[in-house]
Amino acid sequence: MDRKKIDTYAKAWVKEAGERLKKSFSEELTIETKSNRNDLVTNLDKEIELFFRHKIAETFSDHKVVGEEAMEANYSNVSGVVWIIDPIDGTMNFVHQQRNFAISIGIYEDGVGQIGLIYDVIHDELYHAIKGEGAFMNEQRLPMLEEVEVSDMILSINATWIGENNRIDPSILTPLVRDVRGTRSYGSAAIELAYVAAGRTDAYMTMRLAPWDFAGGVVLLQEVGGEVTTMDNQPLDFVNGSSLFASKPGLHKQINETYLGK
Ligand code: 2AM
Ligand code: CA
Ligand code: CA
Ligand code: CA
Repeated sequence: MDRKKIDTYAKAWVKEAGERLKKSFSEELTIETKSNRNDLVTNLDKEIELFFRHKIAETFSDHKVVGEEAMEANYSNVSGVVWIIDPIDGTMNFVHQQRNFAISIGIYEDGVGQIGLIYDVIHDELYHAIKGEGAFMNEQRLPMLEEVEVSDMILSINATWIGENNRIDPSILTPLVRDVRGTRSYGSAAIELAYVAAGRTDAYMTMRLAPWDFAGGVVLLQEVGGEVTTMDNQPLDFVNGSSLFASKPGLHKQINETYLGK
């Protein structure tokens, strides 16, 4: 694949889609719910995904697309070039705050992440990475991540996982939350992954993500030496989604041994 060409088109489309999202603030949104009353989807989620689908079909007719809003049952066929797209990551923020949402794209070839793009529209911060060529924020190269102690770290985590929930015993995470310097939750998995890659936070943990939530961020993290696994220290599941633990180098070992019992 011609990665430079694909990257150039992808960046231009992401910027164009971002402009469309900003313009939409002056229009009335159509808001629907999906699996429950807090699982929101708007006409813009669907419109932006269709925008990318049309552009990709027009320009790269042999590429495949996997996106959140198409609701494909699954995609077991990962051969060839696949764009994994989340048109709006952080739809709740988009609806309630008009900020802290992102467009996230991961471009994979035969299952290997080649390009990652995360666009924080309102801050106008475009993170992108090409495998083997580094990660950038608005064309500024992101430095390799350095090791940090748990007591000095900022952990990105949603309060859901510290309260009663059906995915993890909160007593596993409360000692970690107590020992870190601080916690943050931004409400967009893509932004949270980009922040770890940019060194703004030191780790991000969540018990459930879909492939389009992490496909872009994983490529960014690989380029700056970040570690990404499930919470069980296994490879991520790019078909069904999985839990996720992303961190600066060394933190996985410290946290797995001391807190997660791995
Ligand atoms: P979304 O806005 O694209 O739906 C919010 O904490 C983060 O979790 C967002 O990145 C959000 O993505 C994602 N999210 C929301 N519902 C989810 C679900 N059912 N499974 C996985 N991720 C989800
Ligand atoms: Ca959603
Ligand atoms: Ca998402
Ligand atoms: Ca989404």
